[in-house]
Amino acid sequence: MKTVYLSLGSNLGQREQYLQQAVNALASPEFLIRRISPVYETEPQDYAAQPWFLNAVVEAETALLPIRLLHRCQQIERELGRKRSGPAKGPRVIDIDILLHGRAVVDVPQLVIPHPSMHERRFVLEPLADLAPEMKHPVLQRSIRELLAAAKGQKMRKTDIRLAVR
Ligand code: PH2
Ligand code: MG
Ligand code: MG
Repeated sequence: MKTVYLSLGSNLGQREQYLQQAVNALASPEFLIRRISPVYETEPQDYAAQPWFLNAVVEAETALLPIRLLHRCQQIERELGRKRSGPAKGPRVIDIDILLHGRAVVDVPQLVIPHPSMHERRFVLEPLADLAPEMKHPVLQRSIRELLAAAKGQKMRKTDIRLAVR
C-alpha cells in the first residue's frame, strides 16, 4: 500500500458538488481515503480567462499502481461529464490529478509523478500543506512547507466547504 495525494479542481457548474462526487467515486476498497483538505477558492492559473476554481487535496492509501490509478481518475472525470474539447488548462467541471504516489518518480508520456507543476502552484501546495507540511518532495527534496514559502503569490481563500469522506 502506498500513500497517495490527488489534487481536485472544478471551475464550471456546481463546483462543490463535482468535488464531492469525485470523492464519492474515488472511494473504494482499492482506494481508501484517509483525509481531505479544506476547500479553497482560487484564482485561475496559466489560462486567465476562466472562472475561479474550487481546489482541494485528497490523501489516500492504495495498492493501485500509478497508471492504473491514472486510468481510474480519467474514468471518473469522464463519468462526471468532463469534455476534452476546450483549451488546454481551460475550464473544466472536474480535474483529478495525481500529485504524489508514495515516493515514486514516474516519467512516461502519459504520466509524470510528482506532478510537474505542483511545486509552483499555491492552489496545490496550500491544501497539501494542510495535510502534510513536513513531507518531502521526492525529487526536489524540500518540504511542502518550504515549497509553499517559495511559491509566488496567487489570490485564494479558504472556504467553509468540507468534503465528506465516505
Ligand atoms: N488547473 C489548471 C490550470 N489552472 N488554476 C487553479 N486556480 N486551479 C486549478 O485547478 C487549475 C488552474 C489545469 O489543470
Ligand atoms: Mg490539472
Ligand atoms: Mg488533469
